[in-house]
Amino acid sequence: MTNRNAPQLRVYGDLLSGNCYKIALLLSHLDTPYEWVHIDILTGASHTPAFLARNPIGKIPVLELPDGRNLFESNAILNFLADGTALLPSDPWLRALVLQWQFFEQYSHEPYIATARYIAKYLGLPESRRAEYQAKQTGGHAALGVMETQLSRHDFFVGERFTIADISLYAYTQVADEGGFSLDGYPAIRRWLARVAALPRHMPMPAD
Ligand SMILES: N[C@@H](CCC(=O)N[C@@H](CS)C(=O)NCC(=O)O)C(=O)O
Repeated sequence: MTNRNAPQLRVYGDLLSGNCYKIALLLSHLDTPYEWVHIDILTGASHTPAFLARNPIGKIPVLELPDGRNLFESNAILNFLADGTALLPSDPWLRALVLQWQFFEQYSHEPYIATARYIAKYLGLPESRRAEYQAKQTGGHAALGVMETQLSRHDFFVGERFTIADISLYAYTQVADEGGFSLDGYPAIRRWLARVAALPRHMPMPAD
């Protein structure tokens, strides 16, 4: 039973941000209580002196431990929280494969799909950023193509079971349409999205 008086984890973020939603999704799977502190990046809340003391790069999410330590970078937070659980294999090879897909997510997927979504959804696709938005489409589809190949052979990204690699890639793929990426041509990705959403303790990203 959860001790409601126990010091809690605190997460600073915005649930509509895929990088932040990853943390909430993992904590839901782990059934771990936490406090969520909403940070509005559009009003500069991630660049106040107090926030920069937690994360010098001024980005969300940040995890604050009960002892006051702070951890930034969404995938580092996932690895910390999932350590010792079924969502992060202990086998070194499988663990490296989790990291492989998480680095792929941060370098080859998120900079295209999440950024296009940010320009369209948060900024309202201003004319000044339309060319950048268009330029993101090629890289985003390249990443989706890599995912489609993997998921046409496997139910999940690593070890034939749900891990934090799936959480990392699920976060922005499930809202890829908001960045202009239709998933019509990616049937294996659509089946995987449904598989993840059907898992017990799944938490959907809230609507606006
Ligand atoms: N690599 C970082 C990216 C974090 C990130 O880009 N956060 C965005 C929201 S999704 C942010 O805080 N942007 C505000 C800013 O850059 O000022 C992670 O995975 O946590």
